[in-house]
Amino acid sequence: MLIRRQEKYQLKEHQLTSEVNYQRRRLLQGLALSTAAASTGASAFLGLGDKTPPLAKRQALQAKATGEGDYLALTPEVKILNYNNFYEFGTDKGDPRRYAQDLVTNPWQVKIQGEVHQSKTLNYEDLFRQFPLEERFYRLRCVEAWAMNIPWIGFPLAALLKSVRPTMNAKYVGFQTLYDPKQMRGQASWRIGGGINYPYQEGLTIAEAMHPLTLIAVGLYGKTLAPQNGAPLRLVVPWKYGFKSIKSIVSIDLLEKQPETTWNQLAKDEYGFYANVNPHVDHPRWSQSTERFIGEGNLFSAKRQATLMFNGYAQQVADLYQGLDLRKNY
Ligand SMILES: Nc1nc2c(c(=O)[nH]1)N[C@H]1C(S)=C(S)[C@@H](COP(=O)(O)O)O[C@H]1N2
Ligand SMILES: [Mo]
Repeated sequence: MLIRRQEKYQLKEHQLTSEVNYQRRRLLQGLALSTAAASTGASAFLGLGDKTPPLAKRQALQAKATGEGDYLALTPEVKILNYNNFYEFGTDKGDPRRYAQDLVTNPWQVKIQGEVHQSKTLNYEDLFRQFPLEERFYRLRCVEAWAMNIPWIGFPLAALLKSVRPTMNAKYVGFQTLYDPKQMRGQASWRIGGGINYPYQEGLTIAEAMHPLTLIAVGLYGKTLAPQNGAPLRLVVPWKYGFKSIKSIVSIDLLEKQPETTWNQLAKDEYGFYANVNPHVDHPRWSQSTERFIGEGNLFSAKRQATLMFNGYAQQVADLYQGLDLRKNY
């Protein structure tokens, strides 16, 4: 986000056919999903030819369709899998796709601890069976002014938090991504990792964390997450800029004090703790009033659309910020 790069990808129309309606019907029927579609055209997308490693295998997931976001035109899966921010693997949009495929996501452990009566550790399998899985279509808005619509599978973070019984002192929730420089080349190199002081960390107020829209995602497009999207579990907070939605989480801490967060530490005047999507508060270096929606078609023809207050979720979340000056608390 501090480093600007020209995108050189050329996409061909035939590679980008969204298979969503087909997939969605399959999901509702409880059938296994096709894995072929997502890999089609990936190497062409990246302009890497044969050097692109095969995509990590993803398992089909069953989830209850909630109808949340059903009106959204989804971003094709191939773009969700190939255009990413995951600085642990490099700052180029294609780097997570290129360099994350060997990330060991199973076995996995995530600890939920701190101001709780009953801390717990979830293992890989627990992620898919302790809480009922739901499918929700959400808008995702990156602070860099691009946007996607993504069909997530996951469970409300609130369900997990309630299960550990927070104490009265729990005012914030902090999250950390895996720290493993052997697997994550950006953690082993200041230059490749974009100058971030790893591990990547994020935070929410307890009210934000308990909000029913706040999701722990374990899948998308009917399958477990790809490593580049934050397998095996990541946060999704749809009314906030994408950098809040931390990937590949290993610890969730209930805290009395507001935690430090990665992008805020890196550039305080550009990235706040709240990071609510807001068309009226510009980034110091660019406008936030419009966004480039990544849908069908090539990246250059991506259409500009208006940015929505709280990314379109104002009705559900505006109450959380009553009395807060959103210009100061950006
Ligand atoms: N650990 C970690 N989480 C991260 C990031 C990152 O660099 N590292 N990038 C964030 C940003 S800026 C965005 S926009 C989203 C992108 O998610 P996606 O690549 O799955 O679309 O992930 C967020 N989560
Ligand atoms: Mo982002």
